[in-house]
Amino acid sequence: MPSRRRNSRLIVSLLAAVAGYVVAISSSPPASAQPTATPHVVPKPVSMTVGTGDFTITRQTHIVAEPQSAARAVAADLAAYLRPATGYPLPVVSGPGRDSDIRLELGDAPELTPSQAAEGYVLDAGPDGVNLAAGTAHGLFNGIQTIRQLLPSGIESRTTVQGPWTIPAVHIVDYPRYGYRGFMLDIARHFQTPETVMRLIDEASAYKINTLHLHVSDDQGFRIVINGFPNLTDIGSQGSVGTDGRTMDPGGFWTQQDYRDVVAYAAAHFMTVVPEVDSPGHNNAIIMSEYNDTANPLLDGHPQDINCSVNNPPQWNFTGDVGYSALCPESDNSFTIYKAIISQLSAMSTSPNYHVGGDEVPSSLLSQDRYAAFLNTEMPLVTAQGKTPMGWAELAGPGTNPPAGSVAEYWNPASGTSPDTATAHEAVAKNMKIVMAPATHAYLDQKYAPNTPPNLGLTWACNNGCDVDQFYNWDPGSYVTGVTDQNVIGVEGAMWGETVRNLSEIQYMVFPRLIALSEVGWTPQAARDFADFLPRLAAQGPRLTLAGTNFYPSPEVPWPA
Ligand code: TNX
Repeated sequence: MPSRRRNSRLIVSLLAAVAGYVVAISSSPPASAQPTATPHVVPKPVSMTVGTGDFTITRQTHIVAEPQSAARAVAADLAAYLRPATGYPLPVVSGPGRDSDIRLELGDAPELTPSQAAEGYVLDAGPDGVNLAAGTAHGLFNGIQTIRQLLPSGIESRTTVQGPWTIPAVHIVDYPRYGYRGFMLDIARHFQTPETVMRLIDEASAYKINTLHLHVSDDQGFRIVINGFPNLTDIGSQGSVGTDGRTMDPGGFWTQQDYRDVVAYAAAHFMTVVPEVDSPGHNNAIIMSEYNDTANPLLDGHPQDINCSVNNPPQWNFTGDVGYSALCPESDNSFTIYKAIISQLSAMSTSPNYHVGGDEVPSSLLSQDRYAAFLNTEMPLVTAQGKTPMGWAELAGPGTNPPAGSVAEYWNPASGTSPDTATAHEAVAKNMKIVMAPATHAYLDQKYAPNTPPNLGLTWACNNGCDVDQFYNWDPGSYVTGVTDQNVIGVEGAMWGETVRNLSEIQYMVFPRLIALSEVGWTPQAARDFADFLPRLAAQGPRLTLAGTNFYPSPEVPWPA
């Protein structure tokens, strides 16, 4: 009897095992017969092969990284991304890792060349675990953004939701087309808090954007404390576009500690910060602040000589007008103020570049000679701080001497062989590098469609609207005839601030268009295709919603129901 009972138990358990096996096969698609659909990753990886089977994050999963390595911080980032939705502990540990684990390895990634390894990564996922390898911590960080997108969209939930948390088996080798993939935010036209900017850093870095260009000053406001020049923020920060005599919007400014906190937060998301205080135009707020600063011991007692604006004495103008203010190149006071600004902001910033502005100074205010004289005096102040000058592409114009390797940001909508592309050619002739931000393809402040959205956005570059297709369908390396990837170092989306007042309005203009630009900057041109992009973009909709990111539900995109 005992033996018969043992036998019958054995048979039952064998049957159960077979039954379980059958159930397992029939309930999940047989991987070989039905390969997993290509996962929806944006920006599109350079190469992705979908294999058989999958990997599932469970309560037992560890995130494995060498102790005291830079991989450890990225492992902690991944755990922080995954914990809220899964509710799993996901401890960061060291050791060889098990089949249930996600391993992050810093070191040789033999499938990447040294230049690809600066930001590239190699990701393998399958039933025996996830292995993410990269030559740099930045590469690992890019890889964990891909891991997030390989998981079901529920992973973006801030509260626990039901799994399973499955990643299809994949082999991905990935690295960017351009080293500069920027997002510009104007906190001058309307003040934005450090917290708002940090949220946008979270959101942009998820799509592998690596540069935050902060436009911190313009005619309507100066937004960061500069030691020695308290008027710049005491007087200069107290308005915004549309304040109508400062009654509607009190403006605001950041302390230097606020700025440092944002730079550190960006660095933790592998984004560098490029500060811009525009010059010699776009600075009525500086002129209004310093014009009467006669007692400032750093100035020479007659700072009125900084003003080369239309108005003398200068006056506040809280409209969105441009081109009425300029600093005088003949005034030593102009450069005393700019030296303080440049040295203090440079010392706190992580980007190799410092942006001098240089846009939109009408020749009726400053002749080209005087304009060039201003920038030729200012740029050595930048190089003295160990930074490389960057500016709007007018900086390349006649008479300027940017050091070789300086960066021109090309914003003009003109393309091809149009005479209006002159600034791009001037930049190439001066051995400058170029960041492409043509307004018709990269200005995030332009309306999506006529009268859409009705209350936000400008139209000067996009009379018929600039929707996602417009942001996607262009090639930075052939946009201007004769300006190629020999010259172009990247792309930037510019979120100007005249019409947007808060985070939600900014998000609505930025998303989903910045996601299109992220692919323009990352994915090889030959691998990009709008029809192929749309379903991958559509898959971001639920993720943005769960993350609490407002976005424009563009009718071009087949959003999931
Ligand atoms: C142009 S193009 C500007 C900004 C405005 C923007 C509005 C350029 C470098 N400057 O001053 O905010 O248009 O779209």
